[in-house]
Amino acid sequence: MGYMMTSYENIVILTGAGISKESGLNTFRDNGGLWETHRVEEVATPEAFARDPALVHRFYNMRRQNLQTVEPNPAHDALALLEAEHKGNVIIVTQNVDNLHERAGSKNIIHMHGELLKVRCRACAMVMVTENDISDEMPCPACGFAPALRPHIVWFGEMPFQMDDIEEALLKADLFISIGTSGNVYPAAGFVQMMRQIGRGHTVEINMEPSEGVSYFHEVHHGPAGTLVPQYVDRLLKADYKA
Ligand code: BV8
Repeated sequence: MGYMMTSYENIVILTGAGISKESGLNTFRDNGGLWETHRVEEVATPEAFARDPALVHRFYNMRRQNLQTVEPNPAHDALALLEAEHKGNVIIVTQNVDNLHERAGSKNIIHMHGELLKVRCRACAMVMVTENDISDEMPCPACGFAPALRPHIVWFGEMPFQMDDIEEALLKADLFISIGTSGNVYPAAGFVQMMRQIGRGHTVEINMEPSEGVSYFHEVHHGPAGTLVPQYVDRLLKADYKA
C-alpha cells in the first residue's frame, strides 16, 4: 500500500462478481465459466432465451433462490461505511445482479447489468420486484400477456443500463476503484481506460489476481476483497479526517 493517501472528493467504485465470492456466490469464471453444461455467455443472451426460455428461466430462478441464502461480506459492508462517512460523493457502479450492496446499506448504486430480483414484461415494459420463480406460463401482472416475463438483466449483446450516468460519474471522479472484476466484459472493462484518457483521477484495482486491464491502474492490490476492501476504506476515511 505504497501510495500516499490523499483525500478524494468524488469516488466511483466498479464492482464485479469477485466482491460477492466470499458471500458464497459463484463468479463467472468459476467452473471454467460453466453453468450445468452451458457456457454462461451462451445462456445469458437474447438468442438463448428465444431458443430455450425454460432453460434461461431455470438459470435465473436458481440464482434468485440462491441469493436469499447468502449475506453481504465485509467488502460490501466497508463500501456502505465509506458512502456513509466519506465527506465527498461515493457511487457504486456494479456489474453484479445480486442485491448484496443494498443489503449492506449502500444507497448510491447503478446496476449496469440489471438486477436478479427484478423481472420485466416484454409486452408492456412493466418492471417489478420478485423473489419468486418466473416462467413463460406466468401472465404479466400488469397487462396480462403470456409469455411475456423475462429477467430484468442485461444479456450479452444488450445495451447496459444508465451508461450516460456512469460516464458523467467517471468524468467527475477523483478516485476510481475496481473491485472483483476480471476485466473481460465491455463496456465495464473499458472504464479504467476512460479514466486514463480523462487523465484526472487516481485508479486502483483490488482483485484476487491481476485482471485483463491491470496495466491501466496506477495502484493494484491483489488478494481477497473481504480483507483488502475494509483496509483500503479505513485508509480513505483516515485521510478524510486529516484533510
Ligand atoms: C454490449 C448479467 C453493445 C448476466 C452480464 C461478440 C458478440 C457480442 C458481444 C460482444 C462480442 N465481443 C464483445 C462483446 C461485448 C460483450 C463482451 O464484452 N463480451 C465478452 C465476453 C468478450 N459485452 C456485451 O455484450 C455488453 N453489451 O456490448 O452492448 C451494444 C451496443 C449498442 C447497442 C446494443 C448493444 C453486455 C455485457 C453484460 C452481460 N451481462 N451480467 C448475468 O449476470 O447473468 S456480464 C457478467 O459477466 C457479469 O455481470 C460481469 O459483467 C461479467 C463477468 O465479469 P466479472 O464480474 O468480472 O466476473 P468474473 O468471474 O469474470 O471475474 C471475477 C473476478 O473476481 C476474477 O478476476 C477473480 O480473480 C476475482 N475474484 C474471485 N474471488 C475474489 C476475487 N476478487 C477479490 N476477492 C475475491 N474473494
